[in-house]
Amino acid sequence: MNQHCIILGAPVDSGQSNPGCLMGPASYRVAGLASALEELGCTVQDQGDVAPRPANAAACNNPAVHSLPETIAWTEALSAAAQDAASQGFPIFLGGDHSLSLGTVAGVAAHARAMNRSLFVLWLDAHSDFHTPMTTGSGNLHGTPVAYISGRSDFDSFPPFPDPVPAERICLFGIRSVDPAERTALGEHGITPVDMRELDERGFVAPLRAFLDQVRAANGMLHVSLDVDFLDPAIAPAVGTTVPGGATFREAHLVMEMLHEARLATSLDLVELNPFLDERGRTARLMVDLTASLMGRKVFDRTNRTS
Ligand code: 5AB
Ligand code: MN
Ligand code: MN
Ligand code: MN
Repeated sequence: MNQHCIILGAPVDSGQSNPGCLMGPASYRVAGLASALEELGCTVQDQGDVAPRPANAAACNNPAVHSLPETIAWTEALSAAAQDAASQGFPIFLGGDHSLSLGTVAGVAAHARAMNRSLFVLWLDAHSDFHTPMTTGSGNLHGTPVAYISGRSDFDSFPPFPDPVPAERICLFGIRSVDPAERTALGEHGITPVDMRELDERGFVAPLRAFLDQVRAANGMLHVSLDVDFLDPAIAPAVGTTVPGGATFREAHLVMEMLHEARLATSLDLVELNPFLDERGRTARLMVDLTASLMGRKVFDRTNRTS
């Protein structure tokens, strides 16, 4: 694909309660992300780790919520960094917990708006991440980014999200854990996740192809947010929120290979890796290999095949 990849570390640990995600960026670097991309012909610029803005006081009426000021400070810093990186190349954000996507998606959305293009979001996750700070029961803000990018209210202290992403441009894929408040809100908002039940029945190809066809028809930009818990915990143990019944090794690679062939992705989050929970680096290596598939690593080129 010969992309110009911009690597940005986002050592965010405040969006959940299982310390360790802050080591994620270092783990991906040790696992050889940059050289894997260079082997594919990409140019790679590792811009190091983003630092959060100083946190200001912020309050919320839900007493369960923790680390609100820190999360807002990360959102501001990452949004600015993401918008800048998106204008230079293909940003790859190394998490860090999934609250970092509050910022990265805000930044790429601002870039899409500046380019006068529509932003689409492919959310590869066990969870729908559709809580607001008012509905979350755990108080962990890594469960909120899809609500924020959809323009839901109750994000008052956060920077306003540029151009909320309409329901039909968001594809929640691989979902198998949704809280009751999220289920109700998803219904009201008109988002129908592609859950594991649907993927069991229809396979991974048809639903993904249908979404990619929409992106292509709109000449859209496509942000991919890959949560480690999209994968089955048997192959990806390094995550605090494991849910059984996730994507297999081949299903996950197939998604990435299809994304490569479609040539539509414009930015990527790698989130929720907790290296403290890993087994000899296998989850970090798998996430690097999946990124390589997205950037074009393959056994044979099938793009020009007629059958
Ligand atoms: B992740 C849960 N819905 O709100 C909550 O890992 C889990 O970024 C959120 O997808 C998981 O705490 C957030 C139970
Ligand atoms: Mn998740
Ligand atoms: Mn998530
Ligand atoms: Mn998680």
